Amino acid sequence: MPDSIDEDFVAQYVRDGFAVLRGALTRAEVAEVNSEALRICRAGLNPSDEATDAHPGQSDADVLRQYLCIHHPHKISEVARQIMRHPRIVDGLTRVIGPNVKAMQSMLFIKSEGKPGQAWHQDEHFIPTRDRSLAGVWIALDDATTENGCLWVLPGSHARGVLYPDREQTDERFDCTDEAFGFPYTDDDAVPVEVPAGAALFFNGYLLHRSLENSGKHGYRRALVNHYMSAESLLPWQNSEGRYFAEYDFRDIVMVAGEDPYAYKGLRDLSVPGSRADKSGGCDR
Ligand SMILES: O=C(O)CCC(=O)C(=O)O
Repeated sequence: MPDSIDEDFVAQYVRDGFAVLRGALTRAEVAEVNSEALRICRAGLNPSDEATDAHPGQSDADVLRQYLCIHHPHKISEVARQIMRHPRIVDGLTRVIGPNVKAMQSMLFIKSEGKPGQAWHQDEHFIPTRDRSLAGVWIALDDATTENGCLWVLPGSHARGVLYPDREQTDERFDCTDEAFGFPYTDDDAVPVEVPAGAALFFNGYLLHRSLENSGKHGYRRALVNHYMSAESLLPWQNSEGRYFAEYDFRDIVMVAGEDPYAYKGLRDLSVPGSRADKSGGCDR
């Protein structure tokens, strides 16, 4: 597990579809993101900078337990935006993606004890780039272990560049998101990625990965996950009709490196912060 982006890091990313950068965030940065996570949850995802409390009278632990994952915290948090552009992370991105890199999504997992994981999936299934350049950067905000629900990966599963089919699933270990199936791997091929707080797991958008439930007795398995891609590719994602149009270009992006070849199109405010269902209240499909 290197603590700088070197040739081994890049070689492992290419070969296995993932690589870990230890100490991507300092302890102080991790603490800052965790206190920002609490502020966002307390504010009920309210974008206002003013101190609002949507959960008066509830302890911090009770508040955090109500949120499995917050989508798009970068839309309401300067701290989240700064981490999206973090120089150590951008350094890695320019090595595995290219000189021009844009971000389009952030997710802040709280995942307190008893909360579910996410079934096998490939992120390009959800965020389809046109040049297969999608990369996730999963930043541990607690030490991530098999007990508290670290990420598991199928090394090399990105290499064929194939998107496997997906279906709804009712497995109680997982949240409401669909699962991939029909791929030539079994759970025995999976490798847990146990990493210390502050480490960043870079992974290819075609890599099959999942997480299991936080089976710890107490505590969180927090992680901030940002998604990036080559700025040269259009992003046919989340158009207003919910269908795939190859020419559609999602323009609610954040440039983190280099130049935006489509800057002439301008930017739009499209992503709406929200939180993810975990089956406890049923899955709203
Ligand atoms: O952190 C987790 O539990 C799941 C994250 C994940 O699968 C993803 O970011 O694609």
